[in-house]
Amino acid sequence: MVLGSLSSGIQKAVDKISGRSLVDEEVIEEACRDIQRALLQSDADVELVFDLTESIKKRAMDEEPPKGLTQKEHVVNIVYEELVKFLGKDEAEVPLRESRILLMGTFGAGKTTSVGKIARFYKNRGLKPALVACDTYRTAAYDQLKQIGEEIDVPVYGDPDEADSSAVLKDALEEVDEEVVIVDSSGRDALNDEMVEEITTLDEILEPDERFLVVPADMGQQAGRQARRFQEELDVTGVVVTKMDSTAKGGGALSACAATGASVKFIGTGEGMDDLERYDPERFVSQLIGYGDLEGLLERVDEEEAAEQAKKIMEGDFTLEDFQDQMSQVQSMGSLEEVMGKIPGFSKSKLPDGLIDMQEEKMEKYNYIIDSMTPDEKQDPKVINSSRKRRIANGSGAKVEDVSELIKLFRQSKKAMEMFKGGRGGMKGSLQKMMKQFGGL
Ligand SMILES: Nc1nc2c(ncn2[C@@H]2O[C@H](COP(=O)(O)OP(=O)(O)OP(=O)(O)O)[C@@H](O)[C@H]2O)c(=O)[nH]1
Ligand SMILES: [Mg+2]
Repeated sequence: MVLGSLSSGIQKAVDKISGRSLVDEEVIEEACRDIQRALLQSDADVELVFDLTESIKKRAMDEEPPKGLTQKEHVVNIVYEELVKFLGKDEAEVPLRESRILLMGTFGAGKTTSVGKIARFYKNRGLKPALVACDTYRTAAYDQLKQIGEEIDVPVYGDPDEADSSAVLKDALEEVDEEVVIVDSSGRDALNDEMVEEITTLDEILEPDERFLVVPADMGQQAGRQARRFQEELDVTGVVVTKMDSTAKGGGALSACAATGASVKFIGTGEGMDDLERYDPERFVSQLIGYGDLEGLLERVDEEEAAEQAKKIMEGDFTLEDFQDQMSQVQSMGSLEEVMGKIPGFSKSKLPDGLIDMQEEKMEKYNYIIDSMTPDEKQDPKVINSSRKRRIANGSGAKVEDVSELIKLFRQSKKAMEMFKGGRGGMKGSLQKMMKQFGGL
């Protein structure tokens, strides 16, 4: 990837921080100027860049380093975290299951090439892909896709003599029995009515799981504007940013997409069929920063956070509010299992299965239920009699059984935690040991 100037600019900033024994305001200012310069050269939006460096400065000056981190490690970590937020925050989810995917984008964006790369991505992971040639607009578009199909050994459905793309798609869908159907479409020089109409028609026939917009990174921050328009008009579910290897504007393109809330799923890093990466902002920023021991540093940050959480649970009375807090903090209660798993002596099996396996839907339901409780009910659900249960169920749109189920699960969890806290069988000793290890006691 040609992240050259962006990466060297960011590295310069990080070196400035890590090279000093004392990181004061002046050093932070200087480093922020380097970051600004590097991002602006990569065509990032001026205002967004200034917001970014403002938060770095503010956090670096206001926040105390967590235990176990030196002050300069703390500042490097802030730079890392803020850059990750700036460039996309979440790792793209690409579910490996049967799917129908429609690619769209302006002329020459890299659609047809990306169709092939994405097919290989799925094929390498054990799913059978098929390509459909719905670009009936540009001459030889079918031949180009056919050639790509041969190269990666994936079937291509289409008809070079058919001018109607919806007829091609209908025929293909009748024949196809592969698991992942990836549809190429024709470009236009801009998102105009003609294109919206064509894509909408294909969309109605295909009923895709994913609609990917393909944008070239050399568009810089314009990529964000385009993503927003496509999102509004055609409901795109993800973006593929191509040509990251041949432009210095990649940072601008990625940050602009992140700012519109578009989820960048893949980045294209060359003309070859293997030149595709799932977009992972954390990995991307790690590469940008190039800081020798970043991984070790991040591990320690994670451990500190886990220890803090565990300590809170252990120290306080575990209430329904803590329970709700946990649910809002983590995507799945599996993360709680991970936190608890870090504590020596706490066997994972002690947490009730219903807590560990809780699905998002249920978490949402429980959230509404807890929201409908009064403060004293949240503190101690013992006071919840059957008339209160009915009131809570009515207020949260749940069933009385759901309320009972939640209370039961909460009780089991609390018991598991208290048994541990109670220090039976030498557990207390190991808890103390853990706290010492994390510098907590
Ligand atoms: N360096 C580089 N070149 C790429 C990448 N992706 C696509 N290209 C090149 O960009 C050019 C256009 O790619 P296509 O896949 O044909 O683009 P398209 O969007 O299908 O174009 P039209 O069908 O004409 O609208 C080709 O020369 C590709 O090899 C990439 O990630 N890196
Ligand atoms: Mg094409």
